Amino acid sequence: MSEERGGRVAIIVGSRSDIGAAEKAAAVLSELGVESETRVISAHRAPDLLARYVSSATDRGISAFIAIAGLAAHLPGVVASQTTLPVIGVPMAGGVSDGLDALLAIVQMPKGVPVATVGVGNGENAGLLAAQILGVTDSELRGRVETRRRSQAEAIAADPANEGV
Ligand code: RP5
Repeated sequence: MSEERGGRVAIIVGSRSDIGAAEKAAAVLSELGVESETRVISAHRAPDLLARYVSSATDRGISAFIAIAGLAAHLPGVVASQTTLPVIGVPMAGGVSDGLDALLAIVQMPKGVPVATVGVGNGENAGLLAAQILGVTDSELRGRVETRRRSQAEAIAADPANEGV
């Protein structure tokens, strides 16, 4: 897990048990040349530390947050309540309905405080979406995202099952 300072994307997990999704997000960002930093801060167990971190990360010039949590999954919403930077929420599997609880908790934000929610456990899409957001003002990064999209389509076209299509 990267804990370097000065990344452009801040990834926060509610528990060390969520770290796999954070690693997927960080890996995609790194592939696209975007530095990230990861912290383990529960919104419920360490609310003061979370507030300090969101405030200092925003002041340091972080461009977007990825917040990853399961169960009651308040972390992305609490982060969004403390910054106007974009917040991407990743619900984690587990709990009484294996991630549906966390998905609904994250996606059902009240008007005025949005969280962009990706699929359950989908750290990769969270990283990609953060890169696309940063790409709005960074044409080189946008180009790398476009190249990745093309490679993805080419790999599917090259699948032997699609010969002749
Ligand atoms: C949430 O509760 C965390 O995001 C994690 O997904 C879940 C379980 O946390 P641990 O009990 O494993 O620390 O707050």
